[in-house]
This record gives sequence, C-alpha cells and structure tokens, in this order.
Amino acid sequence: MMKNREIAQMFADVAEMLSIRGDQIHRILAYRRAAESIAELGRDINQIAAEGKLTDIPGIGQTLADKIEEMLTTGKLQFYEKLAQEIPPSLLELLRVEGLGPKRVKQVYEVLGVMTLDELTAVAQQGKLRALPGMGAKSEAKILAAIEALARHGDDRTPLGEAWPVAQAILMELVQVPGVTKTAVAGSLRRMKETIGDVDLLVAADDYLPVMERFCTLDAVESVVGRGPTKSRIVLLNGLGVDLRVLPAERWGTLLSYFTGSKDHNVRLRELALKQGLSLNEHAFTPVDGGPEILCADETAVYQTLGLPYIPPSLREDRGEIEAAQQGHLPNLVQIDDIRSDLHMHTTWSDGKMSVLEMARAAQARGFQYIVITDHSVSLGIANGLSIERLRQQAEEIRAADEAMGPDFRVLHGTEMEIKADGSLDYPDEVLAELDFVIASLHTSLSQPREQVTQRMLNAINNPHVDMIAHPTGRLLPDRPGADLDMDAIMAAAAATGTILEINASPHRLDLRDVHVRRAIELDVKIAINCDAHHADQFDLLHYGVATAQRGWAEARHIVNTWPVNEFLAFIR
Ligand code: DGT
Ligand code: CA
Ligand code: CA
Ligand code: ZN
Repeated sequence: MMKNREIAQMFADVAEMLSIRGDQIHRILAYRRAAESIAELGRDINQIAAEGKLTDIPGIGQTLADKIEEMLTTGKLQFYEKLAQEIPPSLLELLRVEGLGPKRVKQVYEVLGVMTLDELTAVAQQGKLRALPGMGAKSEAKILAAIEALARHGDDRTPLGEAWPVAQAILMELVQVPGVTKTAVAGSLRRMKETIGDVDLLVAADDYLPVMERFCTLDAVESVVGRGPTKSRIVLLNGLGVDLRVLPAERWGTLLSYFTGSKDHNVRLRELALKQGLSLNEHAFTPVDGGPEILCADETAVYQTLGLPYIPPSLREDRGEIEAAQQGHLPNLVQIDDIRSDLHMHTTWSDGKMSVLEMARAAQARGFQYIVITDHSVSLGIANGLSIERLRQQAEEIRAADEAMGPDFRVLHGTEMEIKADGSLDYPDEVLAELDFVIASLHTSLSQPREQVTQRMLNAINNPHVDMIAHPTGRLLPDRPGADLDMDAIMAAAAATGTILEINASPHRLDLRDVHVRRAIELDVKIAINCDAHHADQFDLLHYGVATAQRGWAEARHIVNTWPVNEFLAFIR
C-alpha cells in the first residue's frame, strides 16, 4: 500500500522530470502543487480515496485523482514509467546542485551522457563541463563547489518552524486522554534548535496504556516503529519521527531534564552528580553507595540537587552555561513580553497583504507600542519595490496612520532597501535622509565570492543612513546556506557604526543564527528581533526569533526593540 509521502514524492519527481524534458510550466506546477498538498495532508490518503474524496484535496482534479487511484491500487504509475524511459530518474539528484537548472541537466545528459551526481563530479573534475556551450572554467568550478556544499548540508533535519506546530498539535490530542496530568515537548525542539532531528514528547500519567494507544493511532501516523508500555516511536505522514515517553508525575523533573538534553549538557550534569556520590538518570538520583532514590518533581529540583540555579532549556548546549550557573552569571534572557515593537514589515505597497493601518492595529492589539513600515525598494521588482515617487507618497499615508493611531502608538516610516549586486544602494542618500529608519538587505547575488559579498555588506553598514541589516546571511532553512560572509568583519563594522543586526524570526531564516547572536553581544553589536511580516498573522513567528536570541544568551538590554520608542529613536539618530 502506498503512503502519502510516496505518492507526493512520485508527483514531485514527475514535476522535475517534466521540467528537464522542457514541458510547459503550468503542467509542471500542477504536479508540484499536488505533491505539496498531499505531503501536507493530515490524514491517510488511502482513507480519503476510500471515501471517494480525492478531488477535495486542493490542487487535485480528476486527472490527478485517477493517477492517485492507479498508484493506490497497483503501487505504480504508468505515466512515470514511460517518462522514466526518456528522462532517467537518477537525473533528479543533479537538480539539487545549486545553480544547476533543468536545462543544464538536460544538456549534460544529452551531450556528455551524465546521469548521476558522481558522474557529474567526474566530468567537472576532468574539465569536460567547461566545454559545453554557455559554460566556462568559472561556472565549472562553481558547480564543483556546489556539489561539495550539497554533501555538507544535505542531511534531513526538519526546520524548527515545521516541527513546532506538529508537536503542539499532538500534545493537544494527548492532553485529552483521561489520566494525563502533564505534557511537554523535550529534546532539541524544547531547546528551540533551528533544525530538529526528531520530536521528543513527554507525558505524565498514572495509566500508560490509553496514552500509547492514542499516540500510535493519531490520524497523522504513517507507521509505528516501536511500541512499548512507557515508550513508543512513530513516523508521521510527513516523514517526521516522534518519540514519546510516559512516566508518573513524581519523576517528572529528571525525566524532562534527561530528554531535553542536550546530550553534552546531560553528561556535565551526570559528572556533577557523581562528585556528590549520586548517579543521575531519567528516573531519579540514586546514591552510589546505596540508599533511597531522590525523586524530582520538577527541573528546579534537579538543578537544586546539583547546587545550581535553574538553567533555561535554550542554554543547555554545554557552551559555558554550567560554569555561568556555578558562578551566578547566567544571563537574564530576553522574554517575548519584553518586545515592544517590530522594525521590519511589509504592506500592500510592496508584497505585503495588509494596509499600513491594518498592520498598525494588529501590532497594537498584540501589545506593541510602535512599528516601522519597511516595504521593498525599487530594484526588487518581483516584490513590487517602491520607486522614489511611491516611497514619498507612502510617507503621507504613514503620517496619516500615525495620527489615526493616537498618541500611544507610533507608526514610523522606513524601507527595506536592496544592496545591489555591485554593492551600491538602491536609494540615494538624500532620499534615505527623509526616512525614520533604513534597513539594508541582500536578496540577490548571494553566491558571490566571500570578499565581494562581504564588501557589499560593508558598504551598506558604513553608509551613515543605514540603521539595520536584515537577515544578514540570507540563508534559508533547511538547505540554502546563504552568503559566505566574513561575519567577524561584518560585526566589527556594525559595532563601530552602531548598525543594528537583525534576528529575522521567520523560521526559515532565523538569521542571525544563535552562535552569531552570541558573538554580536560580545562585541556590543545591537540586535533587533523582527518578524518580517507580510501579513499580521506572521507576528506569531516572534517566539522563534526570541528563542534564537535566547540561544545566543541575549538579554532585553541587547535587543533594541525592547526599548521604549524615545530611547530607540535617540539611538538611531
Ligand atoms: P535531534 O533530535 O537530533 O534534533 O536532537 P535531540 O537533542 O532532540 O536528541 P535525541 O532526540 O536523540 O534525544 C533527545 C534527548 O534525549 C537528548 O537531547 C538527550 C537525551 N539523550 C538521548 N540519548 C542520550 C544518550 O545517549 N546520552 C545522554 N546523556 N542523553 C541522551
Ligand atoms: Ca529529538
Ligand atoms: Ca528522539
Ligand atoms: Zn522583509
């Protein structure tokens, strides 16, 4: 029986094969859309088919529904088999190489007979790629570098922002099982790491069986990998693995601490315990020379037993937090309620979905005291970037909105200005001088060599009108690595000029990343946490940005949008 993921994969492969063959774009998009909507289904597609409701799935018409039926009944798709005789499926792995589009893949296949990644590496190393029309030694070297990058980054971790809502939804189900007293997310997800290997969930209950039964029969389960009385593991239809443990509530503290990790942090805790003659595991502390167990009902009790203050999960990476706790120097981490504003958002003036006033009202409703409207600049044509003339028209609308919102809320006028490929900025200085706040960012030519792309960024930082750099590296999780910036040089320049660096809270960015946040703080670079909202709903992403700041040991004082508006305005002026 074929599963959701396999059917989605089949359609995704068909889409890519059609793109290599050079089919019409709308046909390719139809298969791609079908693949996505099947991958996101919360139910087994076999059930939907049994109910005769395949065409209710978004993007599935009768033709595709017939193909799904064919796969569900025969386990095969004839259309795919026929296509595979023309376009070998092994070519699809070549498409994962950055910079290698379908046309180029077709060319290396037809001219050089290349069918696999290994063969592509070989012909590139032999210098045969550069001989193709439209290629040269430079593009050949780029492709070799991209193949290496693929080998480095090509693991299958899930972005935090995809795993988080899934975990919350499962806990919502488990908390309703009779007898359940506590539920929690653990593992890397509780530590809010940017990518997640698998989801770890914990439940406290006196009666384990109903919890396991509910867990293993969730709608989104593809398969049950292991099922026991206290622990089970499932794989969801979207491919994500989920571990669940159940224990009685009086052991909650050691259980939660153990499964929150990280492994390295746990090793340090066990060493500290042993120094006191205690062995520590997920069940309890046990005196090495015999004696009764010490049970911990919460994590504070675990740390207390070790003579430590509570250490927040986002710090538990063995990056100095144990020493800081011993010395009483743990940071007083920034919290979501400390945030008073968002400095980076888009409206219908460029590629946003709501008006200036709608964004302002939504921001006020969530407790913000000021916002900056920062639509795209002219050269980002695909995002409907603003010409100088439209930017000035927008200034009037923003002044009106500021007035309409009354004295307790400020609407400021800014821009998210492109740093162009040649390093120049998209608006002249005299236009920037008219704005309250200027963001500069890279959206194009991210793959320039390190020196060139770093210099571009330095040009922006050194411009006296530029207040902030948005999503500095431009990386996209899980697998676009972003610009190869010299971050030390960037941070030194930001510190020297008082330029703010952003933590973009969008879970596909989380850029600055945690380790860069930590470094920025050491260098006294100021940081902002922004949602880059294109719709007011995206203010909900703020917690991912705050978590990233916490993982970088940030306190509220380091984050400019925790400051009152006057303090913020004084800083940027
Ligand atoms: P992930 O899933 O790769 O994103 O990372 P984690 O940290 O969620 O790791 P995972 O799922 O393998 O295990 C969850 C937690 O359980 C981990 O953070 C610490 C604990 N744990 C698992 N295996 C070991 C182990 O062998 N030794 C110790 N000390 N702790 C472990
Ligand atoms: Ca995990
Ligand atoms: Ca796990
Ligand atoms: Zn933006």
